Amino acid sequence: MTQNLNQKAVNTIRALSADMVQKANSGHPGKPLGSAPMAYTLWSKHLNIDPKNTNWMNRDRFVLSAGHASALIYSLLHLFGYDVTMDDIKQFRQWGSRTPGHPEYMDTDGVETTTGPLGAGLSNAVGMAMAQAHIGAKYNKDDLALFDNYTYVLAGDGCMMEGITSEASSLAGTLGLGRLIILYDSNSITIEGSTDLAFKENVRKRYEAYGFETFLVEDGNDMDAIDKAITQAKSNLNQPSLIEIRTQIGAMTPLAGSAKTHGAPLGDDNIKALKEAMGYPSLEPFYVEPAVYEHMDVLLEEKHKTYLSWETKLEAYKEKYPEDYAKWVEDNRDLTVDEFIEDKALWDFGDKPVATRSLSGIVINRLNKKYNNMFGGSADLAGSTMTMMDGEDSYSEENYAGKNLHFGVREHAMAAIGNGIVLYGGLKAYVATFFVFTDFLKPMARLSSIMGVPLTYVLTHDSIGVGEDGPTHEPIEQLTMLRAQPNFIEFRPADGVETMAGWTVAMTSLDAPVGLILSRQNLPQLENSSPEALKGAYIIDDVENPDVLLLASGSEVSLAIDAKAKLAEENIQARVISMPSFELFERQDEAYKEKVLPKNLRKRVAIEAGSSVSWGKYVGLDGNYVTMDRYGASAPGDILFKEFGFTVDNVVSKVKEIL
Ligand SMILES: Cc1ncc(C[n+]2csc(CCOP(=O)(O)OP(=O)(O)O)c2C)c(N)n1
Ligand SMILES: [Mg+2]
Repeated sequence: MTQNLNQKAVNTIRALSADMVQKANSGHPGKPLGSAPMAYTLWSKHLNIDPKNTNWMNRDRFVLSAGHASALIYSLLHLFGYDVTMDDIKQFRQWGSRTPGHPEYMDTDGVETTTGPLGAGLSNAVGMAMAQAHIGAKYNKDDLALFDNYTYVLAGDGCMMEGITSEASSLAGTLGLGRLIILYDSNSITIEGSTDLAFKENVRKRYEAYGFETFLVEDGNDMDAIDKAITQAKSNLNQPSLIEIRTQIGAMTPLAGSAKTHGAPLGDDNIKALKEAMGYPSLEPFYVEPAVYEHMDVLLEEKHKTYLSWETKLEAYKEKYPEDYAKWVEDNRDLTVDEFIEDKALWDFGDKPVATRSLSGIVINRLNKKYNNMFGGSADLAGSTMTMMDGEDSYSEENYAGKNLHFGVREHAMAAIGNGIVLYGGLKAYVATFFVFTDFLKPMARLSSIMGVPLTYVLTHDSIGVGEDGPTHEPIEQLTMLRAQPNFIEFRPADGVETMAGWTVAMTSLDAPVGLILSRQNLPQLENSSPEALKGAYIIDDVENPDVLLLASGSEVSLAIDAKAKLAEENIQARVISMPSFELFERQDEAYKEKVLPKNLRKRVAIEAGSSVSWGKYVGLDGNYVTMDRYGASAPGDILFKEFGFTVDNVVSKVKEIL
């Protein structure tokens, strides 16, 4: 049987994927087998990438939203010359390998984002496409378009079922993101069997309703038809595209079409049958025909040329538009803490009581004057979260240069899109909503932390201070939740200076997301607040020989300071510690921790309008709490603070209980 090299390459992807799962005795072979032809067609004929320059800003992005099909992307990366060796392929899913169970950003050369939680990748891709459109609008010139890459997604039935996908796609359609192209591997199978069990909707009609152009390829093995559909999708720059491609899960094996191939090794007999059906030249596991590697070399040479021609464009751009070029370089610079500390004007907030959400709004506008690449917005709460950049346009289909983002009421997709924007590069991105709705975006914040994506979350209305809206809108356990999340920098400032400290962390973070947790109600400007807040906790009001430590964050710091004064009247000496961020405090050295929280000082009271759960490790067995361990209520905020014990008298009596 003579086969053309493209078919041989597809067969190789299928064989490698099946072998990987078999050797690991773990993984998902079904989807790689079904989607190999579409993936290979995309990568070989369309994807502008250069494995020699994997960080090339204008590379096309490929996102495997169906992350369980990781064997597929590792096979592709290996064949397409990335730093994924045959040894890596053989170490699939093993301890310390570069080929983990699901594609993980930073673990594997060429993996653009961590996927696995279905729908996350597709939503990241919407963010990447938004970022490309924005940067393109800002920097492209009629004669020199530096940023015009496409963003491609490979998604499955599971992605299509998840709600986040609807949120993100609806926004993508609204924004007319023409350079976003989704390949939908439609095999009508998920883990439990036929999609008919739970999913009979017409996905293409749904996407048409979102504003996508849609295509159907009836035969997932028909690479010409797939190629044609991608070509057409690329030519429509006014609408994003969804290409539904019908495939068979576990294609070319005796189990083709069966959910059994979804998430279990095929077994030696079925792999033998697969290789025979494909006319594969060897039954040896991990065999790759030399002609396939040679064919890939030719393809990669072409792709490298595309990169080189971009580099030539960049050189021309530098010459012709030096100011824009300098701006772009500045956009991509890592900012330093010092440059924030040294700019005194950033830290001046006067002495009137102001809500930290409003202070954050002031900071955002100061930062936007200073830095060219702020890009953010909220899930329909800009006025409440104070996240608008004054004088800047809204980002829209008509104006991608706009910096104020409108996510609509879509918190879950907002966070995933924010991750995608940061992953694209060159932008300081923030997303915003009420703190209580952190619950609606948590899975994507978790991925920010896993990936180390420095996305800023502006989370306002942070306690019972919300007041009249009542318990549905009053966060209680959300701080505990975020503190439990490794590599998430939660930061709950007490006043203007601490709010600026929080933003300093956010603007300089390179490998962790930052959540700014901000009050709805006014808070006093504290006399001794300082950039020491950058350390996560610091002594804000001290005494010579403290009898007790008062630990507080955000709106409760001033209460702790007032209680300290009252205690002094009764000859009880209290040290007040402002603790905006557990995560940052834990990163300090032991000497600093000991200075702030001496181990032998065991009389400690935590004061925070949130759950007590996360405070145990600092409060210990000899301490006490003034916290919120029930849901709130609907009433004016000041009444709620009083009713729930956030008063000087109650703090004093809680101190006396333990002395
Ligand atoms: C948010 C989320 N929920 C559940 C899962 C577990 N899971 C992994 S794959 C899968 C089914 C996916 O079906 P489909 O996308 O059609 O993939 P195929 O079976 O075709 O390979 C599920 C439920 C997950 N990875 N993410
Ligand atoms: Mg499926």
